[in-house]
Amino acid sequence: MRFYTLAAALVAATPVLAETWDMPTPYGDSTFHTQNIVKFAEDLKDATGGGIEITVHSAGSLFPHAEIKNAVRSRQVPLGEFFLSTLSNEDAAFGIDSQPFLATSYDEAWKLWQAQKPVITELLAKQDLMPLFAVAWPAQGLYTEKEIKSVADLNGLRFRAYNAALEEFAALAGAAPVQVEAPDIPQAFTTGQIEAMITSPSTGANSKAWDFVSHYTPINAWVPKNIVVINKRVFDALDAETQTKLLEAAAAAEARGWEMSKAETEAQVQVLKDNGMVVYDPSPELLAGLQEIGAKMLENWKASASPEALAVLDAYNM
Ligand code: PCA
Repeated sequence: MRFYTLAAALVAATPVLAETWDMPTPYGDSTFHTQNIVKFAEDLKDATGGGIEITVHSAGSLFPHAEIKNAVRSRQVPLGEFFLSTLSNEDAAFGIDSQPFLATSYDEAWKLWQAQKPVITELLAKQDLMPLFAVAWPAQGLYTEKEIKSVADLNGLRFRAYNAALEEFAALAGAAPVQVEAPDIPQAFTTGQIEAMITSPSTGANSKAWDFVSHYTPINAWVPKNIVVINKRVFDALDAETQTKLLEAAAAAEARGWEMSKAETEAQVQVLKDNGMVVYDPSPELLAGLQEIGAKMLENWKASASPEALAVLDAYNM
């Protein structure tokens, strides 16, 4: 009898529909974004009393990076993470965080996210998608085999790119861009596909950049973001209480992720140094040359940007 009462109480405390959600992400387990998402999954599981359990599939293991958005859109998975600016081919509003020298500090990146959020929320809603949270990477720096004194030193280098903006940046610098996903960086260096890259201290350290290049300089050219989106129909089907708990866990993950990112910058530059890399400040000449490329890119961006994208820029500049 007693056992029956206990069992009944347990059943009553457990939501009727316990769900397991597969969540694809593009980056590896040592990446702070992935660690933040694992914590988000734990928080959500606790908050819902086990009602929603997220299984994180990192490093593009469930879907390749380029397919994650469509996998969520078509409800092959309920939610997923990707690099926001990879959607710049759909609308320039998605890619604005990768415009060189537009937003280069965390404060500016946060301001840009606030300007971007309402606009991309509407654009994503047309695809049945809803943003849950976005987290910035540390500012992007330059990894090469030698010290780079001016843009001319980049001429002809096989240069890793991860989105269209970086491809344009590298090409305008006279380098030869090659698209490579973050988990494939070591292999791309080893096979000679690439010989230089621009990325964060996090991705540099996570991919053991010191095995391939000797120099790092924090040009801090842009502060791009990852975004986590959920299928809107999946979200709408949740009861109101679960929706609230999900949004609370997402807000906590966004706040925690930006703090993790800030802490990463210094810590991971130290890892680069500890592994023997030369970390040097960019020369005024190099910075001026890169800024010139950035200015040209922003002109190009404006010329082809949708009214929605231009509204993001205006809101950011206000
Ligand atoms: N790391 C990711 C995106 C930006 C970053 O810092 C990458 O290099 O692919």
